[in-house]
Amino acid sequence: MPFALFSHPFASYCQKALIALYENETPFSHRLLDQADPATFAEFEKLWPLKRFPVLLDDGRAIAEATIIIEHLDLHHPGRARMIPADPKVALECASSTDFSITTCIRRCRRSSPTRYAHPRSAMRVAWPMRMRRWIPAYAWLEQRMTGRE
Ligand SMILES: N[C@@H](CCC(=O)N[C@@H](CS)C(=O)NCC(=O)O)C(=O)O
Repeated sequence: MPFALFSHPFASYCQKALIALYENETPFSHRLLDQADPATFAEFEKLWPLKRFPVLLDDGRAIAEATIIIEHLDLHHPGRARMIPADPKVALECASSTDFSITTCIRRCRRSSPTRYAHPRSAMRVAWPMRMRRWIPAYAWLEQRMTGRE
């Protein structure tokens, strides 16, 4: 299998790259970055000294940065679903929506998980309703923007 993705399931940037792989049913091996697996971490660190994930290994070549991974796949291994629209104006809007939905919604809602903030001593118990006041309208905004689109 030529592709391997170094990632962690709770990392929003990794989810972003995963969407591109799943959308085109691109086969890849998942290299889970787990502290219980120092060998995978050591391999990952050699590939990308900044140690930020995800990193895609394409036939031995390391591609870092979620957006670059998506653009790399679209350019070098285009699938049924194109990730970057051909029209640069639409591509710009797409980039803006991607940033909003992936790095904002997924991350914030994950961090705002009620179980995480349920501890009686957690200061975040106060922050939870405040965060929801921001993120529920954000989802509504996205829903409206996506109506009638794929
Ligand atoms: N600009 C990078 C950011 C990636 C990033 O910050 N990933 C987080 C996980 S979601 C990470 O590696 N955190 C560990 C660290 O910053 O040391 C991208 O778009 O892929």
